[in-house]
Amino acid sequence: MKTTIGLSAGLALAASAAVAQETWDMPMAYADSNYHSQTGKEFAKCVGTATGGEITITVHAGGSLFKGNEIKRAVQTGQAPIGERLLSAHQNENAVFGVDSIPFLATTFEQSAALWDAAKPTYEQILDEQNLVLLYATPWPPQGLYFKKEVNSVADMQGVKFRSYNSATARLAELTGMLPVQIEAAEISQAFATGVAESMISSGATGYDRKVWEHLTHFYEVDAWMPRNHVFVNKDVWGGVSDANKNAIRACAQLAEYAGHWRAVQYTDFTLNGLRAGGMTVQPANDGLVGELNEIGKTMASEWEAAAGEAGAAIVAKFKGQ
Ligand code: PCA
Repeated sequence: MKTTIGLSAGLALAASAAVAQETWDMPMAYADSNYHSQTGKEFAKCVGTATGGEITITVHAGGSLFKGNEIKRAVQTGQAPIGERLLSAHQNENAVFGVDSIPFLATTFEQSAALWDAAKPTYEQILDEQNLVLLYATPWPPQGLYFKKEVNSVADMQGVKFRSYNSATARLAELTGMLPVQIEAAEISQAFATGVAESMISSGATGYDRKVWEHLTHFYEVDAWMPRNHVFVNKDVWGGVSDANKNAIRACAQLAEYAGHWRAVQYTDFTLNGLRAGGMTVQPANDGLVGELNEIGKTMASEWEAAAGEAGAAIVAKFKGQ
């Protein structure tokens, strides 16, 4: 009798252990076909495999579950357990989040990786204070300027309606005499179609994803900066994950950061060629314009340094090897 009870209790336990499975919805903001979304999906698969099916992640790309500007709050408050966000758009919360959008500081994939290495511990700490646990971050290709006319100087930009995606892009618009309007990448095709915006700074990747050749004509390679998307989990959700599964998820995150970096590298030339195939003129900005942008970049860098204080200065010094 006792043995039977013991056995059925044991079976019940085994059954409850087997159903201790969780599904995490993972909102992401960018095109489903973009490498950030692809990396998120591969990360999700990895987590499913590495946790033996105990944690399943479902990616919702393109801002379909939460829009880009809603994702961070959604994860902080537990409306979504995990998500991806471009943290430079949250520079108003902490200026350090703008370190990857300082003009002309880190403009190659190698420099972007080194800057991230220098910045990561500070991001982890800030996110921890915001009820978030950082998992991985993936760079965007170098940022260049899109217009629907030839532009050879800052004077040519006066009064142009400019789509911004974070504080740095809005500030760049102000300093070049353009009119910034903040619009998520998922909505830019519509913004260009309706004339709400007629220019932007972004990667070839985002222009390609959104087929901007339907509305714009010129892409100037400026290599202004390389912002990152960051994947993070709600801290309370993370606290409920077993140590074994935490290790498994960390390993998947490392793999995602590595693979995402190389997907970004590959996507850079592919998408610049895609813009050309769409009929756009793709070329480096001329020397005069580069000189003007460098001056504006210095202003923006010193404004950021003043806002980000010691924490910011320490990241930049570490990046520069000082
Ligand atoms: N694409 C994103 C951010 C940077 C980029 O290259 C966007 O334009 O919203």
